[in-house]
Amino acid sequence: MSAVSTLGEPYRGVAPGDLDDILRRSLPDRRFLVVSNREPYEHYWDEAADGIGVRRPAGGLVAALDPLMQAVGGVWVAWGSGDRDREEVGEGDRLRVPPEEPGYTLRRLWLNQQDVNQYYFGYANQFLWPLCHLRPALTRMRLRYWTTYVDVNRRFADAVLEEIGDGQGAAIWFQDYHLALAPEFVRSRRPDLTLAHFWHIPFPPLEIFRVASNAPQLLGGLLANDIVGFHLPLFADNFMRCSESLLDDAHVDWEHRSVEIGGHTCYVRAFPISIDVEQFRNAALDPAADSRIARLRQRYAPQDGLLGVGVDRIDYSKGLVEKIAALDMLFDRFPDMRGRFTFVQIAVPSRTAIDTYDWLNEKLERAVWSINDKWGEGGWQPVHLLKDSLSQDRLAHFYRAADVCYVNSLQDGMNLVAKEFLACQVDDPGGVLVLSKFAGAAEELDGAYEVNPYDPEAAALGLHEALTMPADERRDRMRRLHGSLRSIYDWMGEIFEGWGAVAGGAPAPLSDADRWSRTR
Ligand code: ADQ
Repeated sequence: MSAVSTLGEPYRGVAPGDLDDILRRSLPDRRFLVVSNREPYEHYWDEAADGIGVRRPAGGLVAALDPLMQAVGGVWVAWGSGDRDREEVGEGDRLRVPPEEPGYTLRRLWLNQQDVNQYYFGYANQFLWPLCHLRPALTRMRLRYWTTYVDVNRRFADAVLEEIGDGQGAAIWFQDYHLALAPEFVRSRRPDLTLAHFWHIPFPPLEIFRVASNAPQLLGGLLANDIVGFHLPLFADNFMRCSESLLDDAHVDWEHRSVEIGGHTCYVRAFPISIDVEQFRNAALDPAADSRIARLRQRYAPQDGLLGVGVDRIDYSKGLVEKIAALDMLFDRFPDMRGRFTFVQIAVPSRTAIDTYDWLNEKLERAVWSINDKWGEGGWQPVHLLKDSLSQDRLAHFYRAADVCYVNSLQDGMNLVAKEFLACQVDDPGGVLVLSKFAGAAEELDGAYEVNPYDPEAAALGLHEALTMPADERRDRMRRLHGSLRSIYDWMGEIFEGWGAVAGGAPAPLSDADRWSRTR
């Protein structure tokens, strides 16, 4: 296979270095604060080094926001989750990061075990997460979860207000479902500040969201922002519909896509998130990667073998057990795939303190054991489950080596794995992205082979078609996919421009994604 460069021109074209300018132009003379549950740097006891180490938790958002924060020199407020975090802060629980070349301030906020259990594992991950992923039967609601969620959100808001002090003109960017209430706690005390929020998971339809006893408070918390972003127009629609139905005094303007309540207007926009495309692409193209990629193919798909790859957190929303069922069906229906096609599932355990996740782990292990027992022969094993967190470089090698990447989410806000695979597909004619139609990425990307994760038989047929697809069709699909791939810097640039308009007193322009919603 030869390297091609179909990537390059298609995306909007915001470079990492442009963001500082876009932000300063959009929100002039304002201090910039990011507020998230997870922190960008965590201190921990490093047994091997017999000392305190520092690590940057994995995740695309941290990786993308960190350089921006270094450029603008703002403040990042987050939970100090590392076991040695307290030893590393100075006055006001602040420290300058990154440690090697300080560029901005990290303000840590402390949660005790009970806070973590009730706010994080409780309300956020056993109530909001399943609810937003359309699994109300998996929710576990306890009054104490809610009470602590309110309390922790108030403490985040207090920390933000402390950082701002008497200063005028700050722009505060909240992240995700852990912090739905904090914006209102800030706005009620400082209506002069400008606030934005990005919600990284789906927002459910009214019939599901009504299950939340505290739905009005959650909506009211988010509506205190000047602009709220979701991945898809559909999630934005759901949010506005819920506001219209569940808040007596809210007025929804469907044309301008905004919600007015108590004299304040919040714009609701769709901004599909992405990845640092160049970073993944460079990792895949690094000449040092060649031997590693050749070894992967030799190991999992020797000679005319075919390699499939999946990369997921072990979460019920990702459809992992359903994926193994589809693979089982594939080997059952298509004997030519036995001994020839190998699927490597890279899966990192997550939230294992929650029973549902613990059970899922076991269920997945059993499903993999069973498919391997059923179809494995002569040293060939159909599925390899690598339960590990791999570096970005190693993921890039797997993505480039694969003939097929299989994303089977039952529900997913966006799904970054699909985009990471595309960024690493640098060979002609390229592999095939088999993508659940219920991942947000399926709405945005053009050229994926879409499957229904609830229908394993159809998914097996789809996988077979993907694995036997003629080179011309693969090339054509990959060109279209690359053409629809934008970068995380495009995402941020568009958010800052929309936010800047509102902060300047104008309506937020519709985003590119909002516009395709109008033709839906
Ligand atoms: P997640 O549910 O975590 O994110 P996803 O978008 O797939 O889902 O991102 C997962 C990230 O973790 C990817 O960057 C992936 O490479 C990495 N990852 C997963 N398993 C890994 C492993 N074993 N080793 C190393 N890295 C691994 C939430 C929402 C998504 C939304 C994102 C961003 O649920 O829908 O796309 O936020 O908004």
